[in-house]
Amino acid sequence: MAVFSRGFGARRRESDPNLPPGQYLTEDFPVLSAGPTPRIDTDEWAFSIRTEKGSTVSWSWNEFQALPIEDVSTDIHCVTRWSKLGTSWRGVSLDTLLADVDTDLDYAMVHSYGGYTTNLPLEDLTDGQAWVAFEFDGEPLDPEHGGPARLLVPHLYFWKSAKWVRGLVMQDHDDPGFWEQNGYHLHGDPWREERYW
Ligand SMILES: Nc1nc2c(c(=O)[nH]1)N[C@H]1C(S)=C(S)[C@@H](COP(=O)(O)O)O[C@H]1N2
Ligand SMILES: [Mo]
Repeated sequence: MAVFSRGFGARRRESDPNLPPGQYLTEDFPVLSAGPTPRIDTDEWAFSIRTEKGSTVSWSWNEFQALPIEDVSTDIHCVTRWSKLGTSWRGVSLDTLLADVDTDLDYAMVHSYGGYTTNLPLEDLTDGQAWVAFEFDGEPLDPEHGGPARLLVPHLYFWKSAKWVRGLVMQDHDDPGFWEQNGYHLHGDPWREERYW
């Protein structure tokens, strides 16, 4: 009976409607980093957005913490096929950050401390779809998971959620970032299995 329930439960979870095609569920939180974990003191941390107007809008840690903070509960999907459902984050919406920014450009290159980059169209960063997150599960974000702060763009594969994020550079076209130059899809929608190209 116990064996039967376990088997039944597992099968039901595999067909969870929140699980995109080709993904499996995991309960733990794997760490995937292309290089060493940078250690950034919040005293030195800043987040900035650079535009074509030659101006840069920048927030120190304290300025950033004074912005409206949102609780986000969401599923995350890694291109290596693990998904984690119902994760809890706190962060500042990109809508809030971009409200202070004057730009006509449609694309952003996201830059991280340590040199990682990833590209996103502005339409995937706005309308409540993206955050700069600094808490996971009610705790400050671990350095291994991108602390002090990381991008969170949960509707796209998780490589778009740049850890140790330091800012955006607005662009007039979509340039491939780090993984995109190495064969990952330019866009990365898990429901369309935009894994590689
Ligand atoms: N700066 C940086 N951000 C990154 C990465 C990285 O190597 N460096 N890896 C990406 C990939 S491929 C994934 S799946 C997620 C993993 O996040 P996690 O280690 O918190 O699970 O971070 C993404 N963001
Ligand atoms: Mo990944």
